[in-house]
Amino acid sequence: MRAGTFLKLNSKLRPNSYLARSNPGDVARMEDRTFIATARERDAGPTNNWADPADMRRTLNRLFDGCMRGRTLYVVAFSMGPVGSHIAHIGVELTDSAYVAVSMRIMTRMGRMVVDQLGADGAFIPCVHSVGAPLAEGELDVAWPCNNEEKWIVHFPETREIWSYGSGYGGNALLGKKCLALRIASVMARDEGWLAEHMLILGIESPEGGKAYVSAAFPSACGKTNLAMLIPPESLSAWKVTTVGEDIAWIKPGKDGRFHAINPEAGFFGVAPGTSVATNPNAMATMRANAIFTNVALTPDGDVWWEGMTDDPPEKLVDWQGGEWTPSCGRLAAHPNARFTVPARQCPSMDARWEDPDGVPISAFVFGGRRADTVPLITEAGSWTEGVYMAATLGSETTAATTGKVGVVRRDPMAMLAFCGYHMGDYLGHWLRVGRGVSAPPKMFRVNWFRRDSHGRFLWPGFGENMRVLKWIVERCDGTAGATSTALGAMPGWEDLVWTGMDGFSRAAFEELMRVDPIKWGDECQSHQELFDLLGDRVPVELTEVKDALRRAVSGS
Ligand code: O2Y
Ligand code: MN
Repeated sequence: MRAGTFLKLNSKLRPNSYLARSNPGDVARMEDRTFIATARERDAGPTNNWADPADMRRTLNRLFDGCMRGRTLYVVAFSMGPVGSHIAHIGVELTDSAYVAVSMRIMTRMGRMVVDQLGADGAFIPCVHSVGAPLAEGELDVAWPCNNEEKWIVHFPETREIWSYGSGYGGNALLGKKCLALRIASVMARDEGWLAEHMLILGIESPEGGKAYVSAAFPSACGKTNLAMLIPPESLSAWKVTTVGEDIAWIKPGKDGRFHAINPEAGFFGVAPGTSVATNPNAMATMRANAIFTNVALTPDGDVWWEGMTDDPPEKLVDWQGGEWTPSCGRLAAHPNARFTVPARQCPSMDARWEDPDGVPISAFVFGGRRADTVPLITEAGSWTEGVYMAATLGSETTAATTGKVGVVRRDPMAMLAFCGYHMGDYLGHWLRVGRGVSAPPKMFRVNWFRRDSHGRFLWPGFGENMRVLKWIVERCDGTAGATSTALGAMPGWEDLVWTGMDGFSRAAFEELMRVDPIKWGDECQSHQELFDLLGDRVPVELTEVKDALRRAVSGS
């Protein structure tokens, strides 16, 4: 606070909570500055930025020499996963950012118990981070130090190290999250026979008391946090959804032949804009106290606001850059990637087993993207191999918040394109192998909440109504829900989903939502082929076979 990094919010409205405003050039993860440094370029694969490890070490040694001068060095020992869990791993981040140190305290299990767990010779993943802004003798600091010229987020999978320079923001700097729990962990998972995935984990309790856990992968900007904290609609209120995690899952084969998943994180780093009591009451309740807000607007009474939080904006605010803001000023009050950082344990929907060191058994994997057409609301894969194909060919339309270009389908296998620490073709092969290695693999599903009608209107209301789809998924897993076999896989008919409480939704709208257009699916298969062409000969032949069969099935030949 003394350095200006944090501004204390009104403790009556938002106890023990703080606002941070970043440098305007340091507001998001930077995929083009993220590198995988492997001895052989082909091991990073065509979807990662490769760097030669020796060259990269020379660059980093030059940059890190004296880069923390005048700053405090924080040594952050943290556990990804419950301390002592056989699924968890420990990291140690050296950082010169106070923002990173306190954020890591929320996002991970951090501190003495981790040092004790490490002992004198425990294994850990070294993570080195600097904002890259040394202070000269007597130089005044700024509220958000970073390096405006150079940013580097570098992974050395072969030696399991992470080095990050120049940025203090989110995934670039909180190195336990995307860097360790996904990019480095995906390599560890490949070598050790498990899965490190960009997946939420939720629990579903039926009115009869049955419990199933589902893990789901969605690219950014698809409402993952909302799904992880879903509240069923009134008509399905006998069902209950609980949260284990909302971004990352570490999944290991158990002795019972099933996959068991933990959430390696202890907090949420969620997108604030669009989050409201209407869209995600559980997230709003989670951030009632002990929260860090980054790049949101400040209200005159010392609370926070962002676009979408309320129907009407306050008359006056201080915007995310510290400037005066009024509704007519023509600027956004909060940055589109503004964040809340909050302890997961404060979320009212947390599952009773969310910190179970053995993880929770997974019944279904769900993969979803944002698609205005082509992809039906829900499809079940016919086999593990077909499910891996569904996941491998996952596509999502870009939004203004993600890339600036709107509506372009970006293929994002398992939503891991930006997070897989090795060759994506090998990763798909790993998925095939790991699933075949367990006797009771999860069923696999693909969903699309974002299909539109010919007027461009969303066909599906989404949010709590997604419970209808989750219910069908769980009932498919226990064999009680009906389905029709189609060219794409098994799909529910109108009578297989529950419609009470959704009177305005017509059967015709449902048919449109589920329609499989052979021409569009021909193009879709072509686009899948383009992904496989990019990945080259490391794409497992089984997946090419599934694609050929799909192409034949959709064309009716
Ligand atoms: O912009 C950032 O640094 C954060 S990105 C992020 C944060 C939390 C969960 N998921 C993501 C993501 O990009 O998938
Ligand atoms: Mn994510």
